[in-house]
Amino acid sequence: MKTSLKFTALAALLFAAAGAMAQDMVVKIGSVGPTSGPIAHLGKDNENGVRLAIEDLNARHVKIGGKTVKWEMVAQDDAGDPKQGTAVAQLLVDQKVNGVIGHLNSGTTIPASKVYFDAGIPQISASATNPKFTRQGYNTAFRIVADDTQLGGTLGRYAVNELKGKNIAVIDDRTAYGQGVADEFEKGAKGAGATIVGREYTSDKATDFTPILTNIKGKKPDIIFFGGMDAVAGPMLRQMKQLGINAKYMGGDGICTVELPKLTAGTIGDDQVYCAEASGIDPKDKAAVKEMDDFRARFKKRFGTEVQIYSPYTYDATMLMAAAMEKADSAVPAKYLPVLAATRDYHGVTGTITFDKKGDIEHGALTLYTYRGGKKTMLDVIR
Ligand code: ABU
Repeated sequence: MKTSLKFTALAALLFAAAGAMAQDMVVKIGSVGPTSGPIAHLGKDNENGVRLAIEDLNARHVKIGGKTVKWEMVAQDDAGDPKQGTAVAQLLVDQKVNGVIGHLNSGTTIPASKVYFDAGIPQISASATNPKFTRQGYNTAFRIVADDTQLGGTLGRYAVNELKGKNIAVIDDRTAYGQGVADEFEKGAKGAGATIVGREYTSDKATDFTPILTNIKGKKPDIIFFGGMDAVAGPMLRQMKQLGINAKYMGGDGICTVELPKLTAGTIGDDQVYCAEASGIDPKDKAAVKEMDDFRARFKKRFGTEVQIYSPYTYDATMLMAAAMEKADSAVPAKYLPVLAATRDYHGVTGTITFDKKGDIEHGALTLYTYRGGKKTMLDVIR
């Protein structure tokens, strides 16, 4: 009798466990960016933002369609290369991800967006700022930062109106991002009354800038703007110092990282470099500032590194995508996509997110920074 009771209890336990397992479902979120190559530190930063969100979601035991969701991150490395970008995008589609956070670079995000669109898979980029990304008519493409029109134009006006730049030289790395943001900067600076005394080109893999900097030196600019990433800006700033060029240096979000002073080998002076993050929260909103500070502290504790730039945005992008799935009560891309597109006033650590018709963030802000004592230092938030 006792043995039969034990057997019944065991059977009931096994039945309950099997029931619970049947209730679980797996939702896969693709995370993609350059986790190898010169800007691997930024790719890793973006990936860790997604990772933290996945861990938070799993701790919340979210239910979709009556089933408890097990969230999984599927990470891919695009190396910042357009060809590898489309190849790994196809890999993510083949791995049946429910949504994608990425890519990091505009040069990979734009070609990859066609792969996701063809597969009907929603994609949110938290860092690609070339306007074309959301202007191709793909209903699967979303971006939660401002674009290069706003970024470059605002920096161009700031260079003239606030930094009093009159003669400005412009360099870009010929990538979709670098060229685009430099063109917009040039328009903004010219419109505000500056003269562009030189325009030079490099690449996102270059390490020697002596010829172009020597050319620029002869034109005596008071400001040099660079459209490109921190891995190139760092050595360029070092070589500016070696050549005795004392001009101020500006760039977009691609150089606006915690890593930049290290990449210049500590050669930048206080208030020499200006850059902008393509979003930001009002410093007067104390609750929002605290939320961001808490996020940064939590990130550092979890990964042992500072936030570089866009990990809070990839965190928000992941949570926002998950919230759309929860609201739609489905992780099937075709079912939650309209809910994601209708996002209004989503509260994230990076601020409030509302999508416009193109999938861009409405009322995007910019946060201006300089570097003081080798530390990225906030100056202002501009809308
Ligand atoms: N927005 C700066 C870095 C990423 C990109 O747009 O290429």
